[in-house]
Amino acid sequence: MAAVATKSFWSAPDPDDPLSIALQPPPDESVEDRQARIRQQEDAARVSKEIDEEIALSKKAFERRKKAIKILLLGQAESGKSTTLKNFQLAFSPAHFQKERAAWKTIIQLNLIRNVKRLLEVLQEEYESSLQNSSASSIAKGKGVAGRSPSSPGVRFSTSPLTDNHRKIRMRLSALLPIEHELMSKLIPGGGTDTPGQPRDVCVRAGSGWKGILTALGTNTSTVSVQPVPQMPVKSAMKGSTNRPATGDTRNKDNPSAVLAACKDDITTLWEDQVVRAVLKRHNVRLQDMPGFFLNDAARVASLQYEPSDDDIVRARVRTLGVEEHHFTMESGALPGTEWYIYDVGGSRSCRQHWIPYFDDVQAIIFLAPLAFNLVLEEDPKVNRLEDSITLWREVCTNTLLAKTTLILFLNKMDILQATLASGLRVTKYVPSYGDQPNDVPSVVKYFRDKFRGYHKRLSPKARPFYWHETSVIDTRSTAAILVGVREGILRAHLQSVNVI
Ligand SMILES: Nc1nc2c(ncn2[C@@H]2O[C@H](COP(=O)(O)OP(=O)(O)OP(=O)(O)O)[C@@H](O)[C@H]2O)c(=O)[nH]1
Ligand SMILES: [Mg+2]
Repeated sequence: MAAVATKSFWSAPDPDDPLSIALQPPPDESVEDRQARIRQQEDAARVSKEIDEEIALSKKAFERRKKAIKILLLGQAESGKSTTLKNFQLAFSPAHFQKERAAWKTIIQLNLIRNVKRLLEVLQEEYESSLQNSSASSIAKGKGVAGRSPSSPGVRFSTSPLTDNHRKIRMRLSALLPIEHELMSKLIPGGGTDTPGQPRDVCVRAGSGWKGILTALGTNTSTVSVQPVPQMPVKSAMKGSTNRPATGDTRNKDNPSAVLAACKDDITTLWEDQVVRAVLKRHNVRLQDMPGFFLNDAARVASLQYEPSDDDIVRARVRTLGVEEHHFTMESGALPGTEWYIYDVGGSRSCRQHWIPYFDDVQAIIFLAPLAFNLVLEEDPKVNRLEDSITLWREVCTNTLLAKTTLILFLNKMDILQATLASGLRVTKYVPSYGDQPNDVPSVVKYFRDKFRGYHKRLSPKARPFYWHETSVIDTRSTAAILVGVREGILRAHLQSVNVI
């Protein structure tokens, strides 16, 4: 009976096909065995169909990607690559940009907290150095007990202009530090915040889904109830210090907005305080030059109702580690619906070996080169930033994998160049070959642009046009106008390369 049933299900084996013979069920197969075998065969058929569908999908994605326009953003760390990407999204894919707003809010809050942290560090250094100075002067004056006040034995005195009130604000603001730690550990699980030798920026690992994590975090924290923060019985001599979180209060650490709001007045008071400004100047610290500087916007960013503006998002600083792929569909322009992939890479030296796999797959490279003639690399302070940019540019121009790639140079951070030259810094002091040429923006730009152009011409394996723009990519309006031209140029070159025009 069982054998008859098996025979009707299973077709007769092909006597010339050993596999077909091997796969035949045994002639004495029981009903249960047969049912189990049929179930297995059905499962196998389902899995096989799923695999086929997946292959078809990946094939489609591969075809789509092949037809898409791919751009690689290159340049040293802090050159403005990620900022350029944000400008692209803002200009051509605003719906996508809008979706990421919640994630950026947390980054901006984190940027502000890091600004405050740096400010507190400088104040701490000031206290320590003033105590050391007072100790040294006591010894010099033969007071016997170094750094002790003669009138109150056992109490160390300080020569610092910072008052007791500064100290109290400092202590209250230290409530922000656990928030920073918490957010950073969510962004880079297992990664420390300020490991020695690590950059001071907020870092993210490419492909870690950090925007999703932060968006979820923003959504969750907005539903957390805001706990009233206890007031400290401190009579502030400084204007505006009214909301005071208790030092080390971590009850709200899952809700950065609440803690920041409680610290808002203290942050603005400290930042606007003239004594604090003088201390910063004496320590040679310009917080305004920190990437992701938001202290001037503290009253707004630290408020409970804070919603980031487009400009805030563009100015937010996140250090890229690895290579981030951004896929979006043009929502407007000459060919709406065109698919674009933009690869945003980490620019620090340890990240650069990850660039190469992308070289043979992109139509265009936007190379960001700030004319930072007076600055050095964070990862190697012996190397001048502009010299590093030129070395990188030469390598890109020479690379045979990139022989057919359109190279577009952005001489970025023009606003900073303008401010640097206006402050009286002379180019020739840092670049002796500049000689006695005029120390103004047009002459400096021409000098360095010609250098970039010369290497492009001499080192390119095949002749190709030299495209360049002067940019300040934190200025979204002027950047949008430049990007329209860049997009049309890349599109035209792409269509020519596939013989459409
Ligand atoms: N003033 C000024 N700041 C800029 C400009 N372009 C970028 N920045 C700022 O410079 C910092 C670094 O910019 P990013 O776009 O993050 O730099 P990046 O090249 O992506 O850096 P990595 O990810 O470390 O490789 C950010 O704080 C930006 O806001 C500019 O044209 N002018
Ligand atoms: Mg970046």
